Amino acid sequence: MKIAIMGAMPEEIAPILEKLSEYKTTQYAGNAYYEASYKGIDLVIAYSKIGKVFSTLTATIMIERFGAQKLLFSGVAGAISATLKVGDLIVATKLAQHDLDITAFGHPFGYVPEGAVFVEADKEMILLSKEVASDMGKMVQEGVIATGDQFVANEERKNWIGSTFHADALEMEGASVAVVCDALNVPFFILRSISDAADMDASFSFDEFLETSAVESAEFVMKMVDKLVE
Ligand code: 3QA
Repeated sequence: MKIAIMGAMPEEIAPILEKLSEYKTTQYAGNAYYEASYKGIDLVIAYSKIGKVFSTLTATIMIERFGAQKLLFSGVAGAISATLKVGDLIVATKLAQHDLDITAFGHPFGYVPEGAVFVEADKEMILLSKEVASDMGKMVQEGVIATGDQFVANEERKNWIGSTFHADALEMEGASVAVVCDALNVPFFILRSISDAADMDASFSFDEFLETSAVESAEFVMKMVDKLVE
């Protein structure tokens, strides 16, 4: 079995690479891909760079070129739901692109013909995440994640995304990765730890908590991999 673990920023995969004793680095299409064997299975790990386009490229390459059969994303997110605080974990049940807009033609936000507003994450891995959470004695909230090519640092925009998509958290890569995995029939799991509240203080909070929140997420994702290997 080959599992892809991806992040968007170097900080999001660094804690994962640290856990591996050896890996092989391949440069491809402007990114580094790290391959390792871990507890008898193969891993491919990469950070995509920020946003929907780069994350689409990386997810596609991990599947098509490196042969990944499952994909787990680890990273940070801005909170929409008031119950999500810095460091808390959210597992995506489904994801939408909040900046996809052909509403001028009477379509809902996030929709294009032959697409869907929401793409659902793999139910088995979501179920597994509950076991991991209880093993670790951690709380993990399930919820909707909204993705767009914007760092949201504005209460009004955040609330609009929250009410339009019933979203609990927002980020810049999940939904594009979801579209790729769905199209290629690869089960995927998207986990994020909160770094900020997508409000006027978001950039400061992000800078302060990126590293610690990225570690929270990465540790959980590695425990997910451990469960998948069992
Ligand atoms: C933001 C990162 C991008 O990969 C999406 C973090 C956390 N808070 C968010 C928010 N709005 C949207 N997304 C997020 N990730 C990159 S901008 C900072 C780059 O600094 C999730 C996320 N409020 C680079 C140094 O200049």
